[in-house]
Amino acid sequence: MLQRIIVDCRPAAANGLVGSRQAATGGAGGRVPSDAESATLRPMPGHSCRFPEPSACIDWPVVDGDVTLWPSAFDTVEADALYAELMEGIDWQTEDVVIFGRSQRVPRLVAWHGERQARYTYSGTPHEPLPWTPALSAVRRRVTTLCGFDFNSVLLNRYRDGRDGMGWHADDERELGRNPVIASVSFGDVRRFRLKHRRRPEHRLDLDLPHGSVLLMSGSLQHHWLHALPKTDRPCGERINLTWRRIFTTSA
Ligand SMILES: O=C(O)CCC(=O)C(=O)O
Ligand SMILES: [Mn+2]
Repeated sequence: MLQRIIVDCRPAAANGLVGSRQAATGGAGGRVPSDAESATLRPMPGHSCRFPEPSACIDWPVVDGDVTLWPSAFDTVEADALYAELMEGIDWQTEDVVIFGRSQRVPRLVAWHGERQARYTYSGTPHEPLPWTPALSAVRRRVTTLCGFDFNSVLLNRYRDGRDGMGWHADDERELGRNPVIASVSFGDVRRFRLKHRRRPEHRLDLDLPHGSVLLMSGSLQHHWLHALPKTDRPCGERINLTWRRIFTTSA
């Protein structure tokens, strides 16, 4: 399926992209291009695809939901520091899940942090949140600024290498509300994140999530799409992913 993107309002010379109306006319920016002006993501000759502005984002016009990517929500220096702090400062846990009566180890390390009332059941187990750490509070502030949504909890996943991953699922638990809004932050090695429509197999989206990126899944996406982080034979290093969520309880 042909994917188009909508780039934000910076001139091409600044972001290394061509294709938007403003790039073509040398516009100085100041507004977001309309859908009709959406552009193809490709680097200008001699440029790599870099997004120096944290606010630069790409909206994928998918059916039945919304997907937005901020490829450089954190610059390399910030992302490196946060990655190191999370590696050291989080009490990473192994976790077991019962599938068809058999207990299996989940192929990744996990942690659950958030506000006190944000209790969450995933992989069949209820989880009490641990408090915010300075690194988590810093990430939360940036994610809130970019996404304009107030998250009260975060699920952390640590993929030690390509043998760690996450199977097809939707983040559609009852405590996430009717249309869950999920902001997914990636630090560390790039891994491929896959989305597929539940009933329309021609609708798929594969995204290589960069170090320091934020991916927002919203609207009705969790009702109609599944997502996964497949295991890979490609040699790869560690990756940390934080999925920010709002848990609705009677007191949240
Ligand atoms: O690691 C990722 O990119 C995906 C994580 C995810 O889907 C989840 O935590 O529910
Ligand atoms: Mn998920």
